[in-house]
Amino acid sequence: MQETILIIEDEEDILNLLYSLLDSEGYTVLTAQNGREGLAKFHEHIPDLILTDVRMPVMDGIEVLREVKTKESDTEVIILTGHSDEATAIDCLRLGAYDYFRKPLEDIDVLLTAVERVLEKRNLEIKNRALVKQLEELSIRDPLTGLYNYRYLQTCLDEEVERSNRYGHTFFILMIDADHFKDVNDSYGHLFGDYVLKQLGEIIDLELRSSDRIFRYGGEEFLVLMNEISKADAVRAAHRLMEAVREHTFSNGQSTAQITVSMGGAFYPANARDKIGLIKKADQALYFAKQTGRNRFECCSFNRAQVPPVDHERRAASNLMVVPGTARSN
Ligand code: GH3
Ligand code: MG
Ligand code: MG
Ligand code: MG
Repeated sequence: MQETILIIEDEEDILNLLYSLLDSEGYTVLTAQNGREGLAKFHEHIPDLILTDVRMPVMDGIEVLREVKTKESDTEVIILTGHSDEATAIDCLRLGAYDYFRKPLEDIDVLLTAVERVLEKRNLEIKNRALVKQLEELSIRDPLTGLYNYRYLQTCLDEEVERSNRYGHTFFILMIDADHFKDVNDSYGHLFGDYVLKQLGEIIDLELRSSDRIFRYGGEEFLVLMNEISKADAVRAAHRLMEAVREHTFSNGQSTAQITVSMGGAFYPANARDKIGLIKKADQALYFAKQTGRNRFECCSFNRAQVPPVDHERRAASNLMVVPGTARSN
C-alpha cells in the first residue's frame, strides 16, 4: 500500500524539496502552507505521516500536533524546526511527535530513514492491535459453535447484575439443554452430534432478538441472556425457539435426526439475589422441565414445592467430561 505523507511548511523551497524527495520515493504526498490548511487536509485525508514546520503563519505546528494527537488516528508526526527552537522541539516529543529535524536539512538521508522507520513502526502497531483484537475475540468464543463461551458468560452476568443493582434494569436468563443428546451420539456418532450442536446454536441465534446474547454453557447446554424483556415476551420467545428446534430436521447429508430441547428460565432480580442464585434458579427450572417430560419450558416462578433437588454432581460430571475447564458454578 502506498503511504500518504502530508507536508506542512511555509517556506516554499523546503516544501518543494521535501515534496520531490518523498514523491520520488513513491509516497503519496500532500502539501499545506500553514497549520490551518494542514489540519483541514489531515481531517480530509487522514495521512499516515505529517511532516510539519513549527513556526508558520495562521496556525503553528504545535497546534497541529496537539490536534492530531487528540484524535483517535494513527497518524505519526515528525517536526521540522529552526536552530533556535530546540526546547520547542523537545516539547513536541512530549506531545507525541516521533522525531524532530533541524533546518536547514543537512542530511536528507537521515530524514528519509526516519520516515521509513516511523511508517514501519506504525504499520506494525496497527497489525499488532488487529491481532490482539482477534485474540480477544477468540478468547470469548466457543470453538465448535462460535457462540460466546462459559467464561465470557460469567463476565457478562457479573456486569448485568451490577448494572441491574445500580440502575434497576432487569434481565432474563434462559438455559437450554438438548434432550437425550447422548442418544444422538450413540446412534449417529459424535461428529454428527457436533454438527447438531452447531446447527442448534444457529437456530437459537436465528430465532431470538439480535440483542440477546447466546452462550454455550457447556456440553449440550446453551444459555441466553436477554435484557429488558417482559415475562410474557420471554415465555413467547422460549416457546417459539422450542418449536423451531422441534420442527427442524438436522441433516448433514449422511445422517438425519430430529431433537427437542428443554428450557428453564429465571429473572434478575425477581428470582434471585446474585449470579449464582440466578443460575441455580434457571437450572432448577430446567431440571423440572426434564422431570416433567422434556421438550418443555419452565420459568422459575413455578411451584417450588414440586421441584426435586438438582443432582449437581451428576450434571457437573457429564459437562466437565465434554468441555474440560468449564467448571459449573451451581
Ligand atoms: P437429557 O435429556 O437428560 O439432557 O439427556 P442427555 O443425554 O442429553 O444428557 P446427558 O447429560 O446424559 O448427556 C449429555 C450428552 O451430550 C452426552 C455427551 O456425550 C453429549 N455431548 C456433550 N457435549 C458434546 C459435544 O461437544 N459434542 C457431542 N457430539 N456431544 C456432546
Ligand atoms: Mg516556518
Ligand atoms: Mg446436559
Ligand atoms: Mg441433555
